[in-house]
Parts: sequence; structure tokens; C-alpha cells
Amino acid sequence: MSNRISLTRYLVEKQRLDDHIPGQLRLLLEVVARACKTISHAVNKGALGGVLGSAGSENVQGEVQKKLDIIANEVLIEANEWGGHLAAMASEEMNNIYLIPNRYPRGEYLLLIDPLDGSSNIDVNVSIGTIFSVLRMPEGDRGVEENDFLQPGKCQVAAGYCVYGPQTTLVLTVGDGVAMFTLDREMGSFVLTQDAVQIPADTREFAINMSNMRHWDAPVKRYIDECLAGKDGPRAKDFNMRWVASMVADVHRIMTRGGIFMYPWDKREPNKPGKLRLMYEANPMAWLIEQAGGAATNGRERIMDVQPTQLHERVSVILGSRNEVDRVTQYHLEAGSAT
Ligand code: P6P
Repeated sequence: MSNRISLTRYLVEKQRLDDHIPGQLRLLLEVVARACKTISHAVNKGALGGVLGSAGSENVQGEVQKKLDIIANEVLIEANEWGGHLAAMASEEMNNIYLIPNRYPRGEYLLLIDPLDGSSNIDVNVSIGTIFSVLRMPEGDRGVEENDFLQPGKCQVAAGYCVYGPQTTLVLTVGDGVAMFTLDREMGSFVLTQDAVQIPADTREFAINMSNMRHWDAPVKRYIDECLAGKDGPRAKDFNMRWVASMVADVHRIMTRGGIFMYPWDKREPNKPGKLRLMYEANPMAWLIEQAGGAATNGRERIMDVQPTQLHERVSVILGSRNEVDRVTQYHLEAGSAT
């Protein structure tokens, strides 16, 4: 019998020891974990499940939706809408917020999701994942509006992701560190495989889409040029590069062994602050990274201090090993960059 503790026991013991996890929040996290198990099962079927390929539609971002994008979104909605823990949901795959139907009790939390991040990798069997962020519904005996979601990342009460790779691993924070749970498929439950995750402050590994180099702002180009110069350059050490093109996979590598991940603003769409979404990609990942001792900025300020103005707004993302992120931020400050 495994001596590892289950996600349920972890959450029950946290609820007993401190007030980080009120009952409704514990239920929310267990329901999301159960939905991730269902999504993992669908992802693992691949071609055998008829779930690969495009759904023939576009999401609010104008991106082609994969069948699994829509399946994952539906799984998360159906799993969460009846439990009485949510006031509403927001998703990368839905233009508007999703209000809990009147036939179900309304709860005190707002759930924001990227149901299946990295979906361009689905059909080529590369790791993808689900990202989620939890906010409290503001006080007031009234209906839920989109503005209720527009809270900075520092207001999150829980955040996490589930990476569907060689293992299915759920990574979670409720504000007192980061824990990792691996899906035990024989038992059908997530079991604690790492607690108190810590990211090394230094790294030799950077993650960025190098094909965008000609579009970058000067501080980013300066940082990457120095990494490429290796031990012959000002950094006096060689670097390695990784780019999975699934934020969940790249962030999980950083949570596991350190590194810096960058999807910075670039000149291709000068009026957009970046590619990645603030509310349900950058904010949850930023909190996890900070809770593990790393840093997460948009080049100028903490991502979690950014005051959202739109539900699907984008942001420049630089996160990971603290000393490397601080260096990039310093280069922006020196350049007086306005990105
Ligand atoms: P590119 C996936 O579509 C995503 O939103 C992130 O998961 C990933 O880091 C990034 O976009 C990849 O973007 O431009 O390299 O394909």
C-alpha cells in the first residue's frame, strides 16, 4: 500500500491546520482535479478517441479550436456548475463569463480556466495542460458581472495547472507553497509526490520562441544575446535552450529544475502587450512561480500587480529563476522600456 497521501487528505489536513482552504474552496479544488482526470483520459485516447484535429471553429482569441479544447472546456463546466462552490466561470474558450444556472446553488468563488493550453501540440503528441485560477466573488447581493473577474493576480486564493505528459501531474498553491500530485491511474487518484517546491534562483536554461528574435524589444534581445554568447560573453557561462510551445510544459520544467520562460511583447502586434493571457495563463503561473521562490514580471512590474481592464487581455511574460528574471527586469529599467 502506498504511503503517499492523496490530494483529498492533503486538502483536508490543510483545511484543519489553517484557514487557507475553506470548505467550498476544498470542494472546488477536488472538483477541478477530478475534471483534469477526465481530460487526461480523453487526451490519452488521442486518435483512438476521435478527439484529435480541429473543431472547425475559432475561440475569442481568433484561434482555431481543437476538438479537445472544446471537450476540456465542457468537462470543466459540467464538473463545476452544480457543486454550489462557484458564482461564475471564465474561460479562454468562451467570449463571455459563464453564470451558474439558477437551478444550482451559487457559491463564493470565481474560476478562470485555460482548459487546454498548448493545443497546437495535441495532434503531435506533445505535453499540454489545463491552467486554473481562483478568485473570490466580491461582496454584494447582486448578479455576477465581468468586472467581478477583473482582480489583480495578487487577489487569487488558489492557482494551479495539470500537465498531461508522460505523467499527469497536478501542481497547486493556495498561498503557502507549491505541491505536486501525480495521477495514480491504478487507484484513480492524485497522490502527493512533492511538497514545498523550490525553484533555484539561478539557471543556465532559457525558454523563448527564437523565431521572433527580430521582433523583440532591446532589453529582451540584450538578455538573449548574452545567453547565446555563453562563457565567452558577459555571463561567463554557457546556456541551454528549450521551447515546448506549451506554457504548462515549459513552466513545469522550470518548477522542476529551474529556468527562465519568456513570451515578451514584440513588434508584430505593437498595440497588444503580449501574446499570453493575463487572467488564466500568466496570473496563475506567476503565483505558482512566486510561491516556489521564483519571480514573474511583464518586464516592468510584477505580473500579479497588473490591474486587469479586460477579461481576455494579454500580457508580456518573463518568469522563473529569480536572479534571471530580475536581470531582464533590470535591463528593461535601464532601457526605460515602455512595454
Ligand atoms: P508560439 C500555446 O498556444 C501558448 O498559448 C502557450 O502555451 C505557449 O507558451 C505559446 O502559446 C506558444 O506560442 O508563438 O511559440 O506558438
